[in-house]
Amino acid sequence: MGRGREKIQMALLKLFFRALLLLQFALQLLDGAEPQNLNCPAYGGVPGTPGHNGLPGRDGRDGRDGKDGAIGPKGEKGESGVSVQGPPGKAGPPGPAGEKGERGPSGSPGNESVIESLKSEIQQLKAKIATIEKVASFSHFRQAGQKYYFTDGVEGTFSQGLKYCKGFGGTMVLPRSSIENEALLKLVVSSGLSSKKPYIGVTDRETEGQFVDTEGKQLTFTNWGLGQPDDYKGQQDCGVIEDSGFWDDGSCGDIRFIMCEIDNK
Ligand SMILES: [Ca+2]
Repeated sequence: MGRGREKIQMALLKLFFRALLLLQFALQLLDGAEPQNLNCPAYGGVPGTPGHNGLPGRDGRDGRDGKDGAIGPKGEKGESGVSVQGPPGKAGPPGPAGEKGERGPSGSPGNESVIESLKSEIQQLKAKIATIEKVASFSHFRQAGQKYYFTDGVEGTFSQGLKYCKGFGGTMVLPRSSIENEALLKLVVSSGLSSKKPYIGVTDRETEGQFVDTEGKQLTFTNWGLGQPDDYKGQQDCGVIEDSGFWDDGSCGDIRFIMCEIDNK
């Protein structure tokens, strides 16, 4: 009876220790803690069979530098990296003013030439105004482009007329185009001088049949009436203008209205 009782006690002890190991393992899984030696009550029993190896524990936490672990050796120098230029920075504040430079060479006389040009233009304008004022002093005048025709109703021969007009800085009237001829006709009619067929500055006194202007130059425009010039009785060598606007040749010694022109270019 005594041996059987001891066997049962031994089996119970084995079961008890196995249960303790399982409990310890279960607690270890729950806590994640290191397995500890449980303080078991001293029991002077027979050593049991060795238990099974437990499952491997979880990885430990990293240690702190210089405290938990030893510092490793210095690593090798790394290869130089590829440099990439960054974007330009903001513009800095302006620097201090530099020193005053030396005096440069004198420039071209631009201003002087402009002044001279203006002076010349003013003189031309003054001359034009003077001409207009002169023309305006006559009782009858008319503008034809740059030209002015004017008369005071003075009468005289052809030669007297030439001198008279020259005395005013002009010449005897001579239309150089149909437009000018029309302008002169309007003056002739408006001034009431058409009754005596005023002189115009053409003559063939030098060469019969060849009418030229008062400077002896050939005419570039004529407006002779039908059948004119006819040098009637061989005594008509000076031009006149009719109230129709057509030209005729008449006697140079006849007393007629004198009309002058002046070019105001
Ligand atoms: Ca005639």
